Amino acid sequence: MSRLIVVSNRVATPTETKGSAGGLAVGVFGALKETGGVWFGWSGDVVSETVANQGPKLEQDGAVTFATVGLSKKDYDQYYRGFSNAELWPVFHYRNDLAVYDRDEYAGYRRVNSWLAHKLIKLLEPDDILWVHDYHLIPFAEALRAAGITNRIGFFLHIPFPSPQILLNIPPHEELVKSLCCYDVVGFQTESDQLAFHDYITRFAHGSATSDGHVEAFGRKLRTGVYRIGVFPDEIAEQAERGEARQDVMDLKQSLEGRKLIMSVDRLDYSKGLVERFRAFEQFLEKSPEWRGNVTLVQIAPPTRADVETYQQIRQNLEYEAGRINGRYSGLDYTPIRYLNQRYDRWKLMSLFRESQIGLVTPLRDGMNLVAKEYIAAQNPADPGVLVLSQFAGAAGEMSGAVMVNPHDVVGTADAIGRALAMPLAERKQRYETNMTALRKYDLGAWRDRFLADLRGVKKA
Ligand code: ADQ
Repeated sequence: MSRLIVVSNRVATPTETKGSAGGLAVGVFGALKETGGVWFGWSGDVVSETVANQGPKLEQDGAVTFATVGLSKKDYDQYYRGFSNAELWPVFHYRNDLAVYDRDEYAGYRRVNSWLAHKLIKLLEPDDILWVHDYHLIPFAEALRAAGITNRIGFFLHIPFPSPQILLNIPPHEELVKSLCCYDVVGFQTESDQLAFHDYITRFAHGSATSDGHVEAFGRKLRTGVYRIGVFPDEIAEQAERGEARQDVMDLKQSLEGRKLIMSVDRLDYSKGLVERFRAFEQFLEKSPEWRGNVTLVQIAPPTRADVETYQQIRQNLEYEAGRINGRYSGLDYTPIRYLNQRYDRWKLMSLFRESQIGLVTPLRDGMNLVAKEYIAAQNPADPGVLVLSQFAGAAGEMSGAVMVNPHDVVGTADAIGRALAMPLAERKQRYETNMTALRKYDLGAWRDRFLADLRGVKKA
């Protein structure tokens, strides 16, 4: 079978793929191990231009080569911090109000994609298949094609694809969609994302798109598909169960003194609906005096992209909201919101999920949201907690056993918290089973294997 080349903005280290990283890294590494291949991308380091031009650095782990490059300060600013995270990320999450478009940053984004593509070319063999991940790398295949590469190249978008009216806000929208059409397979998280792409193709790119994913536009033919990313549920259940007896988890349990626990875990990002969530919890305490002192929300949110201005603002807002709500409802021995800005080991998060009565996952917009799936997988089947989930997470399409909320409706979310806390065991079990059936059907292995089977099925250009 032909070798697999995975290209992503960040590359997991060989040690991370052994389990400390998220399931995604483990899943992708599993596919690489099967055929042998290369995982190529940015090392995460900002280095001098001279050092950047020396790469890629190669590390071997069995049949898998980890190939990483550093980015110069200018490339980091324009490609990563700038166009990727201050323009594409907000607009793709329907937050045009937070987007900042800068022509130089866009030029840098394309330049870095082309530079990365040329670094990879030296490692490519004629029969390799390439799997490129996410919004940082939309023009990657176009750069390879321009250099005469005819290998099969697939792309998976981890975040939502916005409807055309939203996408039009990005000045070079047409160039971006044209770049996507240089791939052989373009994968989306949900049907809505795929439809939004097809909609753009037919209405704004003079192209055609069939319901089974055959697209023709800009003189290219490609396939699109829906590949719902998942988790490995059994592995998570095992981690959660094993962690239950460990000291840190016991300590937390003891400190709750019998109070109910609501768990939320997100990267600190405005798309995750954290401010609205805090306000919904405040609303719940306001409406339900009997619960004051009896339920704690633990919000774990490690900062990300801290050098993008909108991320500094969301952090300040959240600290203010947590302080205000805690000021209002704390007692001498009670803090309603425990807000922690750290990363935790996976087993610890999974065990905390298992200890809790509610998983509160309320993004304003999310490609999929793996935390929602991890929460379900971590539950004790004999006494499962309830997932309260935003209708705007991609995961809402499968997790029909969740209590669904519109995160903009603070009162509705507060009501859902009350309902989940009071839910009888039989209903909790039934909802858990419904969610677990979907988790098993769309697990991480199925996501990976279906995408790669479709890519391998494409005839070489
Ligand atoms: P993210 O926006 O990062 O991913 P998500 O899908 O929830 O969102 O994945 C986050 C991962 O990080 C989870 O595995 C979670 O357990 C872990 N994590 C979060 N906080 C942590 C902490 N404090 N300590 C340790 N681990 C933590 C993007 C898209 C999503 C899409 C995924 C995968 O935005 O919509 O689901 O990619 O495609």
